[in-house]
Amino acid sequence: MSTHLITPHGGSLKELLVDSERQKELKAESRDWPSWDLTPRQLCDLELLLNGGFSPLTGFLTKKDYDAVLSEMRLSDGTLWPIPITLDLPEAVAKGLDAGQKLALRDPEGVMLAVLKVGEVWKPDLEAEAQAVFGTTSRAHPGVAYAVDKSHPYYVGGTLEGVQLPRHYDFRSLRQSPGSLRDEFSRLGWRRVVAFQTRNPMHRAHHELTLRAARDVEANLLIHPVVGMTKPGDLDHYTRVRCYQAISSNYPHNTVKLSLLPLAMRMGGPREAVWHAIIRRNYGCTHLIVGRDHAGPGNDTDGKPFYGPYEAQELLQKHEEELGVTMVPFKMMVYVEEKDAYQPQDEVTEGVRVLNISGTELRQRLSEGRDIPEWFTFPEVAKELRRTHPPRKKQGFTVFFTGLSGSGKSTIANVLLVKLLEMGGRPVTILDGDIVRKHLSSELGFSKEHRDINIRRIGYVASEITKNGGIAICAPIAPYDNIRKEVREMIEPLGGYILVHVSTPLEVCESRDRKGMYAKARQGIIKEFTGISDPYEEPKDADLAIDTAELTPGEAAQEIILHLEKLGFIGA
Ligand code: PPS
Repeated sequence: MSTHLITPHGGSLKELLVDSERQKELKAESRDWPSWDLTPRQLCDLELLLNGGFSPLTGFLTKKDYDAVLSEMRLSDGTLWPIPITLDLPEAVAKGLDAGQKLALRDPEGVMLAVLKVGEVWKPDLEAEAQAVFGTTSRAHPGVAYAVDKSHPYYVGGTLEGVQLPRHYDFRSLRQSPGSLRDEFSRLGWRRVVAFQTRNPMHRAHHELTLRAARDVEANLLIHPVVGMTKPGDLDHYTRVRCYQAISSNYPHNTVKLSLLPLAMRMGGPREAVWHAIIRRNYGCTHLIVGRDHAGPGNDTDGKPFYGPYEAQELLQKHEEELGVTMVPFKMMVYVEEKDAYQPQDEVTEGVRVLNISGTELRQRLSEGRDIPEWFTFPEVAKELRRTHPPRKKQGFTVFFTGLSGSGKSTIANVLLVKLLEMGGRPVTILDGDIVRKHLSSELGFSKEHRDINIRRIGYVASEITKNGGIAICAPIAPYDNIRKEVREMIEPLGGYILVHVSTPLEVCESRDRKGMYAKARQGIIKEFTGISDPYEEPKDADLAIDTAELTPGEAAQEIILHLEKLGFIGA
């Protein structure tokens, strides 16, 4: 069917799924084979290996190909290939594998997706790999951080037999393999297709850029967003896909298609751009839009970008002929107010006022519930973004109290609970030290290890409550700084996090001794008692400090309410 389409990279589409007969054989034989449960990134790589997106690869790279990819950006047979596709395994699994042996590759539920016929096992120099592929060993580069700190230490190369593709239950009608997209292009009569790669929501600038690109080269447009793994911290793909769906109606009929790419990006800038072009060719595209800082990883710790803004375009241009994919280069698009239109930055007359909203500013506007202008994004896209980023007064938050036993944490927490319930609008859950130890941590004692487990559990429950728009009030002693920080890191990206140090001095807590525990601790009857025979690390990162020797519980709770109001988490 696909006769008039561009041929895949290397000549033919390498779809690695076997027929049902062979599937049965493999399943039966696999009982005696060792198994490996694939990591999220390996799952993405496997999907593109099996469906032909990584043609001409027929498996995970063996050492000869790996070395050639690192040093020359080519496979050992000379085919252009910029990114090493490797299967990393821990020593315990890798050491038991010999050439010729079969390894069953499974998804996290244990379903066998593919069989690897082991070619060879070796221990790579991951720093050298990072330097060769990304041009740096800085851990600020997400591709480097992954390769060096997250990869298992051994690589196993070999050919694959695919049993089934990884399962996806979201946006199924938008997930096409290279083969099915090629068939669809054929059916539609699309010979020239320009692909748009993205990992961000699309705004008017992207709309204008893609329209111009398609018009310039008289091609149809494939919006081909990455939904596998992108840069840590990126907007989740569910929201992004709803934004792409929303924007689709703003293109001329029958000239645009949206399809999702289950790729795990490496943020490798220039080399990644070449890889993107190869993958798009396999999906039947003839052109690829490459803008400013394509697949850029951001800046290094000294604030300098890892790659020049147009370095990706330059590398792609160098290999354009061999790639067979035509690059459609674009400069940054800006909004020209007097023309009420977008233009590439280099076409704007000097002195003319241009407008732009950065990603950071957009997030700020969303969290404050401020206006998002129509010149910046389509209202239907803004609506989707608002659904995922409600303003702070609708977001969940956690108030985390820490302080000695008897410092007044529970009393203040309970007053705060009542005040927040009186205001209404969000569900409130209290996770007091005693309650948690009864219902969640009854088997735990008071060693550092057990206290950390206890606080991690509280943090996890609070993070779920916060993520889902509720309020969690936690009131454990939480004497250790490291675990308090871990909890903050867990919750902060999901909503609000306020650490309140109830700093009532030990003498006051001890003189109150409401539960009679200090007396017992002094006598050595209760061991590892915080403040007496166990440490309490005062927080240096508390958002509020409250000394109940000076404030009543009502006043203390009011201080917290005012702080929440100042941050925007409560208000009219
Ligand atoms: S921790 O460190 O955060 O896990 O402690 P936490 O779970 O908040 O402790 C809950 C209550 O346990 C009582 N208790 C002790 N506290 C400290 N050290 C020792 N050894 C100990 N043994 C029992 C104490 O009453 C804590 O409750 P509060 O409400 O803080 O007084």
